[in-house]
Amino acid sequence: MLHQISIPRAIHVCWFSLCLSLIACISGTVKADDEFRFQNRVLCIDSPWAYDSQGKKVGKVFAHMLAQEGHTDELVGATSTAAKWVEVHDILVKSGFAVMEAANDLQFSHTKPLILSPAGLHLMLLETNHPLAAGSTIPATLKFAESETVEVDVRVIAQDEIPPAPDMACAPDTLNWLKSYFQVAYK
Ligand SMILES: [Cu+2]
Repeated sequence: MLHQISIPRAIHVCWFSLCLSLIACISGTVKADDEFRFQNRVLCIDSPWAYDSQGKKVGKVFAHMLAQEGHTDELVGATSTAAKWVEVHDILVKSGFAVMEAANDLQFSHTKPLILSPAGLHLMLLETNHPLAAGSTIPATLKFAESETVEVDVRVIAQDEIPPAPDMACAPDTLNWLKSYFQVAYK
């Protein structure tokens, strides 16, 4: 009796899933947003993350940003309820020393990602309300020239953990996207 009910239902569910997959293929939609990826009509923000701040009252947030096809955008600022204020910094080498400076010109397009990574650009969280602890998430609000303001969850990882790889759902060129990621993330 149970089988007579469950088998047709199973077929029904399979058929429905198949239809959804076909619609997704035909319309070119990407997979649904997960917790750590955001996209709208202008841009795609992939895998924001930060290292455990080890008790310090500062933190750095990293992420990958791409514009959707036919768009360009620019990161113009950020805030977080986890910190008193947030600056966008770059790491430059001056007289043999690596120094952090406020960064400008944070434009990105569909083929030119904006990559925030430990080797360079980052969101600098200053005077955090609490140390960033591995396994937790913190909120960040990103402001753009074109797109509306975007709120993302930033996942905090341990210092010896491998940074999350971008899921590349918005990347037009997977190989170059991966190449640029590994070049900067593991310097
Ligand atoms: Cu900094």
